[in-house]
Formats: sequence, C-alpha cells, structure tokens
Amino acid sequence: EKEPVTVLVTGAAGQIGYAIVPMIARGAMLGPDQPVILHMLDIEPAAESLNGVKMELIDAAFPLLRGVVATTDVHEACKGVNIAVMVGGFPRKEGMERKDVMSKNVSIYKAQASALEKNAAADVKVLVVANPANTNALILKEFAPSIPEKNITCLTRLDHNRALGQISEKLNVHVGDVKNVIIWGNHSSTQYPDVNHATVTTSGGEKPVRELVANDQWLNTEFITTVQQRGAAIIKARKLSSALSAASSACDHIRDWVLGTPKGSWVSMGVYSDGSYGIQPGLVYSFPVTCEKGQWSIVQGLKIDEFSRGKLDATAEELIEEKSLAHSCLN
Ligand code: NAX
Repeated sequence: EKEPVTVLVTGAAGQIGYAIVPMIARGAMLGPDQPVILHMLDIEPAAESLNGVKMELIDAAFPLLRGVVATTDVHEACKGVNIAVMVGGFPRKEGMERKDVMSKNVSIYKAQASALEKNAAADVKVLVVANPANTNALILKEFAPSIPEKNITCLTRLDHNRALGQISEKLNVHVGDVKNVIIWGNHSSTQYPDVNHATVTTSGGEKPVRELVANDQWLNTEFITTVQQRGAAIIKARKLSSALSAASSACDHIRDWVLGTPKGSWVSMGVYSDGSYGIQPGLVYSFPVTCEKGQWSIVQGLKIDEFSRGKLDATAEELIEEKSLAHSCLN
C-alpha cells in the first residue's frame, strides 16, 4: 500500500473548503488508491465550524482518509504538507477598494509563505485558489524563496473547464471529447479564453472547434465574455460564488499535475512565466501546459494571431499592475 500524502486546505470552513475536502478524501484529487491525511486551516472565528467539518469527515468513514487535523495554527497546518491548496483569503466586500483587498491578502500570503517554507515537505506543490489568485501566488513565491518556483501555481482550471463546457453545449458533444482550449493570463475578467487550437474528437477523427462551430462571430465575442463573466453569473443565480465547480477544478489541477496529462492534450495552469509567448518573466500567468512525472511545462510553438496577441498582452498588463499594487502594499 502507498504511503499517505498530506494535503493542506486553507479556508477549509468556507464554501469551497466544504466542497473540496470530501472530494480529496474520496480520491478525486490523487487517485482511488492513494491514502490521504487532511490538514484543514481556518481563522479563529471559524474554528467551531471547522471542527464541525472534521466531525463530518469522520462520520463519512472515507476508507482513503488516514487522518484529519483541523487547526487555526498556520504552522501546525503546514507541518509535513505535500500538497497545499490555498483557498483561504480575505474576500472583497461592498465598498472596499481594490487596494484594501490586495493589502489584506498580501499580508495573509506573506505569512503563509513563511509557514509553508518552514514546515512543509521540501517538494511541496502549492495551488493558490483565493483571489486575486495569480498575485497571491506571486507573493507566496516571493516570500518562500526555498520552495522552487515551479512548485507554486494558481487555479485557472475552472475557467478552462468552463470553456470546455461552453463548447460542449454549443456543439452538443460530450465535454470529454473537447480538448485543448487555453486560458491565457489572469483569473479575472481580462483572461483570454482561446479556442484557436481546440479540437473535438468525432467519429471522423479530431476536428478543429473553429471548423465545427463555424461561427467566428460567436467564438470571438459571446463565447469569450460568457467564460470571462461566468463567475459573476453564478453569483447572480446562486447568491453565492461558485464552489462545487471550483473545488472540482482544483482537484483536476492537482491530479493532472501529479499524475500527468493524457498524450496529445494540455490544460491551463497559472504558472511563473519564463518569457514564453512574450509574457514578461516575473508574473504568475495562465498558460497551456502539459504535465509529466509531477512537472508541468508550457506548450511551445503555438501560433498566436493578431487578435489573440492583443488579448494576451492586455491581461499581462493587468497582472503587471496588480504586481505593483501588491508591492506597494508591502511598504
Ligand atoms: P468563503 O468566504 O466561503 O471561504 C473562505 C474561508 O477562508 C473562510 O472560512 C475564511 O474564514 C477563511 N480565511 C480567511 N482568512 C484566512 C486565513 N488568513 N487563513 C486561513 N483561512 C482564512 O469563500 P469561498 O467561496 O470558499 O472562496 C474562497 C476563495 O476562492 C475566494 O478568495 C474566492 O474569490 C476564490 N475563488 C477562486 C476561484 C478560482 O478559479 N481561482 C473560483 C472560485 C472562487 O471565487
């Protein structure tokens, strides 16, 4: 039998936390034969609620679950962690300036970076979900210099999956037959959902999405805005932000990172830019990646047309601005 893997979920008493911990305990993140130990962190006001989640995890009698720690002590939470899913953060409240939200999150991610660096396994893999996800991940990277930059990522897989879902609905094909969409850039409304390289597996082989949809107008306008604004549409409908789809996509992100992407297909991940596609190094930017043996690499050599170029650069601009806002909060 495999040694258990220790998974940290921060903000575990929140909505995404409540949705993701049973998925992890059932093997949706690391596979059906991988035992796990869950470490759940939240803040003092949520301590009792967090303990309730722990009680439910025990009551669900998950065979793969080999231990549960529920704590408000960030150092205890980070001890020996192999996978860290950072969901906890300070939400934007009505009337709050962007700078105020940024400032709160910068101090949270700075502190948690140090705690991870001191206590986690040397090869810990980190996924930041909490918004602003790309910039929180960047701050975490800057304040955890001993964690390799390749090990710090942020979630844009939900946006990627939303794009797959929209194509599947439009063409009335199984979502599992659609692949190789790309989310470029920031997990925000400036992200660029790109279908130029996407395909659908049909009985006649793999066909480009552009050929099958045969409606460039829809692909270049409504499709893009629907994916960009999907988070807001869910909030409007549910009066709460997306949680089950975020949790499921976070499991997809880690699963593919650890276990690998299928041959011939890629996924979107927010990763530390190396200058690929002219995106300046030093940003956490969402790229198409393939994963093998626990390592991601950016898919190279895709043709970027002029329309796409503008969109890739616009979302990079926003990240540059966020980065300087974050740095100004540190002073
Ligand atoms: P909730 O407000 O339900 O939960 C957040 C939890 O974090 C709360 O229990 C809170 O007490 C806790 N928390 C706050 N500060 C903390 C700290 N310093 N340490 C540990 N825990 C702390 O929000 P939820 O709906 O679960 O969303 C969580 C985050 O995910 C938000 O920042 C949200 O914006 C972000 N999202 C990111 C997505 C993505 O694709 N990257 C999509 C979904 C989601 O909107």
